[in-house]
Amino acid sequence: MRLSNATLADLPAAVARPAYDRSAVTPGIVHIGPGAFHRAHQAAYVDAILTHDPRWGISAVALNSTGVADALAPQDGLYTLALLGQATEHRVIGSIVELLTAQRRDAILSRIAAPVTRLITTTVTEKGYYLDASGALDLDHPAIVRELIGAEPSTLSGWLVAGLAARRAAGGGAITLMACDNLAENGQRFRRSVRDLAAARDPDLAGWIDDNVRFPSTMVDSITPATDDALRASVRAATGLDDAWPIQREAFTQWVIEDDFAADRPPLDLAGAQFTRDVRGFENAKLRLLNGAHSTLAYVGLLMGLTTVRDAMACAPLAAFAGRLMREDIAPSIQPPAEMDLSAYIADVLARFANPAIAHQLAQIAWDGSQKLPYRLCDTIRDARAAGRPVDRLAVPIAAWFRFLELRQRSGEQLVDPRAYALLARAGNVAALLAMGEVFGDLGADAVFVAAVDRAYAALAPGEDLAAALV
Ligand code: CS2
Repeated sequence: MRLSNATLADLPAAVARPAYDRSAVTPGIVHIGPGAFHRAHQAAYVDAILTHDPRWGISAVALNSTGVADALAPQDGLYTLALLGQATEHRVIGSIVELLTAQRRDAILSRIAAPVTRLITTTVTEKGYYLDASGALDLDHPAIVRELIGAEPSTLSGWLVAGLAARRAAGGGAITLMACDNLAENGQRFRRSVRDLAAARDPDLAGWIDDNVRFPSTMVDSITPATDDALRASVRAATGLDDAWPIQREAFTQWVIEDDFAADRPPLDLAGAQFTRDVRGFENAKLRLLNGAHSTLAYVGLLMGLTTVRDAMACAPLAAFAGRLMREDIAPSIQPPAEMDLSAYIADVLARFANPAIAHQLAQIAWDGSQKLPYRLCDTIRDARAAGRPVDRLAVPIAAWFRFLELRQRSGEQLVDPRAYALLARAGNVAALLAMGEVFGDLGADAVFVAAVDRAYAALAPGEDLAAALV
């Protein structure tokens, strides 16, 4: 039997299920990019508030594939969320009440235009915003050039410019656009991704966006390993139902949201989210400490032949290095919110990394390094250089990334990165890699940083004792 509205009643009592009438839920949220993290994080928070207000259901819009819709439509949008703690807890999530794919152009535009739609959220990963090193929309990117010449929308920017134009024409009113990706100041970057295209194609629409659209920044956090057959089997055993695409994540979750909404604000605080006027302290701590350490464990761990984050944390020299990097090199660059104790936060993050219940693949974290490292490490390195702090340890994950590129080049295994061709063409040439301005900006010309990368790169050479490089 398959999970669906019709089989919800068959679930064992131990499995939580929607505590609201799904037929009464209307989609007040359009989410673009309903990948695993959205379904692990935002959709779970929304599921928890629908008993309070059924007007915040989710219309999930997938721009690049039909996989999610193919998997969840036969399940009426339902899926199982497995929370991997000491024991595994299962919840069936019912907040996704509509599934649209790019083929449904008119349905997507009218959903964005509808007055009942008051919030658009996105998880399209860092590369989905098409930003250049300055944080502006990259108007020279081929995908954006296609949008500029008026081709059918294919990018987040293109779909939202078309959708907001339809909303303006239909008198749909003010709306909030909320990025839920790991970008620094993600609200401002999302705004550039949309408004820059509008300004290039329809200046009046750009003015309408200025007057009617707010782009709050957010910090999102919950470790969400990819779904695998083991999860499908364990969910089947726990629920007695087949679920084509269950999701797994750690028990920990956090969502900090800038309280800057154009109209209605969903009561997400009732589900544990936190509204605040200034997200930056939370965002810097998370992006630079957690994600910076994650990328470090990924690239160094893969060079060591390790496969999961918990394996990397079981490697004493690597785990100790990650702790030193966080405490001594990343933490000084962060102005935490008053209520945050950074050393306790670091200890919590390291404990989360070591969670024996989670097999988080280092190779998954290693994806899209050219898009992730600017926020996760380069901003920290830039701050350290400006403050005259050493960058020797911070140079190690950068050098490890360079060595990882050579590993991928030698093995022929796919390098998952929108800049894969440019990176592989430069693999083995540190100066050429550091000269990639879209990743390193001005750091590529910083002699102290370049020298530190050269030293770390030599220490990470094949055949060297990699643990000795972990200063
Ligand atoms: C990870 C993140 O895949 C990655 O790059 O570092 O997805 C990480 O698991 C989340 O940001 C944790 O909240």
